[in-house]
Amino acid sequence: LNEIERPRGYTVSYHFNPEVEGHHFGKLHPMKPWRLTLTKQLVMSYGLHFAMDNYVSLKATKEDMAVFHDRDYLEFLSKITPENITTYEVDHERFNFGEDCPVFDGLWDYCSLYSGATVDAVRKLTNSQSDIAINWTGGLHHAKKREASGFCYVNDIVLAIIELLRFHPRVLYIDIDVHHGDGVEQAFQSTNRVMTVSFHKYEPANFFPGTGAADETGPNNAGKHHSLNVPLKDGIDDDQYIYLFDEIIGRVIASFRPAAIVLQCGADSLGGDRLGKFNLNIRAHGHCVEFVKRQGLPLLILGGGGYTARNVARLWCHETAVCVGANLNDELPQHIPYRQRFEGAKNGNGKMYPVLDTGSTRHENEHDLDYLNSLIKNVTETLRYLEF
Ligand code: V1P
Ligand code: CA
Ligand code: ZN
Repeated sequence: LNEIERPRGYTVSYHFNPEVEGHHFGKLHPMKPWRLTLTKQLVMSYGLHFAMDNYVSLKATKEDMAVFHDRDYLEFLSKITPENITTYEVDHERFNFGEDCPVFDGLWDYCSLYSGATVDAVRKLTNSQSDIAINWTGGLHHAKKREASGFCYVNDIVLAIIELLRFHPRVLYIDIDVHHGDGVEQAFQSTNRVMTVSFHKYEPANFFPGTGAADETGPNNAGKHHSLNVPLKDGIDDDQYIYLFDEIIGRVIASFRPAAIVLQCGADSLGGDRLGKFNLNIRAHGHCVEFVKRQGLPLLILGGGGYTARNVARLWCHETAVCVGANLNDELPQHIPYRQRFEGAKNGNGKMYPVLDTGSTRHENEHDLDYLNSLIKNVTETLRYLEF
């Protein structure tokens, strides 16, 4: 385990508070904070923690959250419990709580914990104690100023970007969760200091949240041309995704010249995800992390969606390894807690899939090269409007 050498020249910090894993959205709800325990266990089984600075993060305060969220929304969020829900029926509806965003025991703690880890992580970047800061418990991109949405209550990503803007002139946000990063896009729709780029499945009315068309590039103000959307269909594969990502993000970085990057690494874009519709393997997803890391800019790495727990853990463990510059053995470590949880990932021969495969091609691939090139062309044309 000790053989992983600390890469010279840059520091990776890992931000986690184990209290987060004890929270439950409800038995039938797809979001399982327990996947974060599995991730942490796998990271430690490979000894990756020896190659990082590890922090048990503090909870975010209401003040931390109020840099983006409305006070009355935060008041509600901090006081609502399953017991007093009927007292606050109007607010419950007004703030969009319900099936996707249920009120559960410890909700406020859960929100403070994942947001606190993001706030800690971004502060390590801005005070130069870290070059790549990781919080797999964050990345909750749908939350709005005064509204919960899509399993997200506090938008920790927006909190992080606001903090980065205190130190950096321009921040690039990249979102590879299978869903559109609508909350982050909306929060910065009126500034040219943040460019948001989301890759997602797009099928209005049939796939949440239904926004993120290619021509949705920002309203007619300073933020015009600073929201980029890459709407995808079912079944995109590794080579296609890598091609799109490199072409698009390469051009965005050359034109926008960010001083810092936030990468939301939602694991629901993997094949075999319970909610997602893509066919990606860990290799392609991890390639995006590698590509962004290579830019050598302060980098905040966040989680997000991901509903097939063993794949979430494998993915984020691999991406932690990418950050520290380690190559993981293709066999899972022998002594790993919850080992049986990974053993569901067998191929037709009853053998475990190698670590970088999810082994799923269950969605028919609806993309061809013409479609991919039309997406690249669309982004290129939007970027031509950027002037500095
Ligand atoms: O589709 C919907 C809404 C509910 N309908 C009326 C439309 N909601 C989705 C929400 C997906 C949220 C993704 C979050 C993230 O981007 C970031 C953490 O990954 C939804 C789905 C679905 N299949 O898309 N909610 C649920 N499934 C759900 C199922 C069971 C219980 C509760 C929610
Ligand atoms: Ca996305
Ligand atoms: Zn998602």
